[in-house]
Amino acid sequence: MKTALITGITGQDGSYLAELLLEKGYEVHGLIRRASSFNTQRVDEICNNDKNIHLHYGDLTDSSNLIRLVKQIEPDEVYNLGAMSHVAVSFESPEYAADVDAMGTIRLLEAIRINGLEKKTRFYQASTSELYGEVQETPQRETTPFYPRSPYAVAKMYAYWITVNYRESYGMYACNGILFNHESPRRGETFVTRKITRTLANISLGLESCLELGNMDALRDWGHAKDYVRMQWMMLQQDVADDFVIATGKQISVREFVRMSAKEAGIELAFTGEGVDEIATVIGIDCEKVSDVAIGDVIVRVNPKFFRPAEVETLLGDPSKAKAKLGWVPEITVEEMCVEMVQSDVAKSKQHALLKAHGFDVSISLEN
Ligand code: NDP
Ligand code: GDR
Repeated sequence: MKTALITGITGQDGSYLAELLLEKGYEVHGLIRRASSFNTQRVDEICNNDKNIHLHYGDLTDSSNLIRLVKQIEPDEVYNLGAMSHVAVSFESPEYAADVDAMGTIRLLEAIRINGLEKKTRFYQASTSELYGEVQETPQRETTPFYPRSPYAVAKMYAYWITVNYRESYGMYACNGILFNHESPRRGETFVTRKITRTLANISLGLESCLELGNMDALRDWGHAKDYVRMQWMMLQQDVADDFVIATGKQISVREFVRMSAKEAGIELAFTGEGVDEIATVIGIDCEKVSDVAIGDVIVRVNPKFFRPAEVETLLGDPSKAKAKLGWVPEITVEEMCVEMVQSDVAKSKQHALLKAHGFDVSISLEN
């Protein structure tokens, strides 16, 4: 039985990866942070149903904890998915982003080395398309120069290179997956796709009235997290460690994702205005699904509060290397993913609406 340690197991990718590894017969260990409220919702069901998953308290800012855990577990594979992963928030907490995302990676690599496991333990680093930032070439591939545009991306750039450095210096099997944006119904609520699907679901059921966004012109190459964690595992099963771009090779704008999501929620929208004046008005409604929304209502508007000090305007990946060397191709399209996310959020909104209709106090989180 192979043993894996996943940092960030409570996140979107960590939860899907844990499921995949358990299906493959691994013993899975996950690092969780102590929090004042429950933070294991994404893995609770998995833990209830499988005895081969074990959660340990820890933190990427605590090297003694990482050294002790690696010693105790002696993992065959380490997946470093833990991170302060929100680009906009990294402008608010730049030092913390560096501590977790950059220093956390070296702490974990050192924990492997200090325990003499550098020839046994294979290491996966969750690198990101944000490294390309101000893009130098389109589409972006493994050889495209980096130009990070946020404290998050700069920290991840350190993590990228220290992973390469440990591979070259100590012969470790260590690799970077340069993953483009990937989403799912488990996506954190403050990333743009999930913010769009949950808010439109709430609007369609009369629980909220308006979706406020920042830059709707941003273009992203969006894939499904399930496809991407499969690739994370595949990268650690090769003869030779290497770095790979993981992307779909297609991009759409935030605005287009809003339009697709609204349609699935039963609302047809027209966009007018530009920049901070842009709004989207309801021009058609599928009455079976929608309540409390009227033709002419403005339900999407730009709020400059969601603009970033430096923006990444466009990202488009070229996954040819992953296809040629690993035979990986994404199976779920952005359209299919959008439908899945909206349907999941509409189901949740229906539960809220039902509770509200029966007099229960339902608070919708306004954190965006
Ligand atoms: P999430 O934000 O959903 O999950 C992040 C995880 O990291 C959570 O489990 C979180 O714990 C944990 N974490 C945060 N801070 C610390 C810390 N100090 N010590 C230990 N753990 C910590 O991210 P995703 O699942 O979407 O992404 C996984 C990884 O992949 C991240 O590193 C991200 O930067 C990277 N990535 C993601 C992409 C995407 O599109 N999803 C694309 C490219 C890269 P808690 O639940 O307690 O907050
Ligand atoms: P990103 O994802 O920054 O690409 O990082 P996010 O979904 O936050 O933003 C994508 C684009 O949408 C624009 N945008 C908004 N974003 C948010 N969050 N909220 C808004 O209201 C909003 N309005 C417009 C953003 O400006 C941006 O252009 C994600 C994270 O998962 C990273 O950890 C990962 O490394 C990269 O994807 C690849």
